Amino acid sequence: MDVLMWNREPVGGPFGLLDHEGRARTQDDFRGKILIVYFGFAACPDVCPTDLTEIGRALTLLGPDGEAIQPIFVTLDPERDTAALLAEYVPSFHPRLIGLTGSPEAIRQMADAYKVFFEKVERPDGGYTIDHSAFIYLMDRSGNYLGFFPPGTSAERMLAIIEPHLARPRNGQASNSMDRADDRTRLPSRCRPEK
Ligand SMILES: [Cu+2]
Repeated sequence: MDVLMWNREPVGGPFGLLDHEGRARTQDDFRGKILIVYFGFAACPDVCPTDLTEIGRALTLLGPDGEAIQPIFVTLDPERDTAALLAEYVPSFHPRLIGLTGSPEAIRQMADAYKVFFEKVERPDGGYTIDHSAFIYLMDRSGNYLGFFPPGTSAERMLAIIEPHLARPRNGQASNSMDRADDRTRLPSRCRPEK
């Protein structure tokens, strides 16, 4: 987790996945947009829906200005979260939220690039859940990492950090408000669903 805290290594990078409408998607499709990237799984009972709700609410609060932002939900459970399932899941949070799924290898690769921890945990009833880190990543218009929000961040708090970036369409002029946010968040959090 030191990697995230201190930004020693790059976070993010190229990916090739499928969106919830079945279209192939890469990082290049989203250039020019500020990205909010969230990793989770649709069957998550608590943390994922809470954070996705706040992400959706932030976009709704922004109104037309929110068009500069593309929210993305990447499943860590591609086995169950098919494009068809995501098509039913993501629109309930925001109409512009894009769900991404893909092969287990492609998902693992993207999660690794974002320093996301995730692990399948078998349950006694024969089912499984996914233990995963639940950071909300913010990427700039060129796909560079700006920072992250911890799980449970409110829409209002997200907007206070994001809004300065909206006013600056050029790269390399990002405000340091995100760094201050990081300083406030020393302890990493995980989404640990009930087993
Ligand atoms: Cu979750």
